[in-house]
Amino acid sequence: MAMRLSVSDEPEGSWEKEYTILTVGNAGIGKTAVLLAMTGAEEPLRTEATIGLDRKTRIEECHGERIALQLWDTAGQERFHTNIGSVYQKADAVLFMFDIHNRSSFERLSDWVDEVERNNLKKSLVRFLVSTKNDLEPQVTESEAKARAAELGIPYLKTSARTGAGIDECCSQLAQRLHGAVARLLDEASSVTITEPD
Ligand SMILES: Nc1nc2c(ncn2[C@@H]2O[C@H](COP(=O)(O)OP(=O)(O)O)[C@@H](O)[C@H]2O)c(=O)[nH]1
Ligand SMILES: [Mg+2]
Repeated sequence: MAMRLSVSDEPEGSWEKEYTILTVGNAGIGKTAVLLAMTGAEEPLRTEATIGLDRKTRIEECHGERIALQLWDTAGQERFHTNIGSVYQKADAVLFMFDIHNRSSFERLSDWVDEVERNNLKKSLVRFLVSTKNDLEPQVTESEAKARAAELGIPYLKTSARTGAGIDECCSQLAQRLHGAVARLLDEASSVTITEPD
């Protein structure tokens, strides 16, 4: 098995910088399983229904620095939405997720895009489109998924918590986007205060 950096034995604060990542998408599409796989769980498919919010940490090396990806797991149910407003606001990145084996989860993506737009106005918000369960028969074609990502102007990544495919790739892409030189420059630019004319 490929070696993964996981956090269970990481002391708090053993990283230079941390970022808040939010996962969104319909219930049952495998969000929790992906986060478990990202953080080195032995059996990522043994998930329990997520209630409210849960956070997991993954450490990545980027430009010689250790950075923490704080991965927030959300429940897909409408009634929990009120609780996650603050995570939406502080999110540095969002993973829009759908199940490649569940067409309706792909068709409902715009609900999640709207939801994030209503709650996070950061110009520098990093966004990825991520399909899950790529070990199963696809109900959404590769070109449909890529077209949707192009429409949104964001990268598309394929994962499977079952096989581990795309899991490390997703984390390193996240780290690079969040912590890369370009991201840092954008961050600085967006923190410049603009005085409104009166
Ligand atoms: N075949 C397959 N099943 C998965 C995968 N990821 C999750 N599942 C199963 O899909 C169901 C829902 O997963 P879960 O992570 O709880 O979904 P969530 O509600 O989006 O957090 C569970 O029964 C998982 O075992 C995967 O990569 N492949
Ligand atoms: Mg869950």
